[in-house]
Amino acid sequence: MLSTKLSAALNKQIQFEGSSSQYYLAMASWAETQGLNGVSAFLYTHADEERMHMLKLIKFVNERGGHGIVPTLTQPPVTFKSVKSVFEEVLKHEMKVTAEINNLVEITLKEKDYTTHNFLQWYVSEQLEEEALARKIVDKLKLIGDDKGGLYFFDRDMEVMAQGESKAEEKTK
Ligand code: OFO
Repeated sequence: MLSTKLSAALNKQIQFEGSSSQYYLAMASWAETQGLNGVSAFLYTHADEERMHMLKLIKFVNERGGHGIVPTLTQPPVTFKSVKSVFEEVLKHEMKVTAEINNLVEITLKEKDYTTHNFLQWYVSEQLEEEALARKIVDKLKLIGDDKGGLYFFDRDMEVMAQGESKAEEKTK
């Protein structure tokens, strides 16, 4: 059975994953309107992944005798300055999520809830991957700078990456 404190903290994380999904969905939609099909495909998949992270938490909370609360939708930004700024935001956001996950892990240790501790390890490794990927993308974009041709190839690379991500996501379902 989850403690009240942990249940509230996990519900906060549910909200966080839900808003990450909305945030990336807004980025995907913006990128699509800019003709950046690869970038948008990648971000649409990323938004789906965040929804899956939220769902996984809801189910876990319920399984442990708590109640996973479906969060309210808040409107994310509509437009973005550039592709580079989008991925800088993604990286910043993922770093924030990592900090939240670490905070949750700390609570499980304090409360000696080893089941939840074990469950959260999946999120710990996921964050490591997501942060590394976002960092790699930001670095690429820094190299490209204002080169339009470079951005064209970047968008194509992102399309390929999006296909790989969605296959990987299928496997984790
Ligand atoms: Fe759910 O990992 Fe990104 O935010």
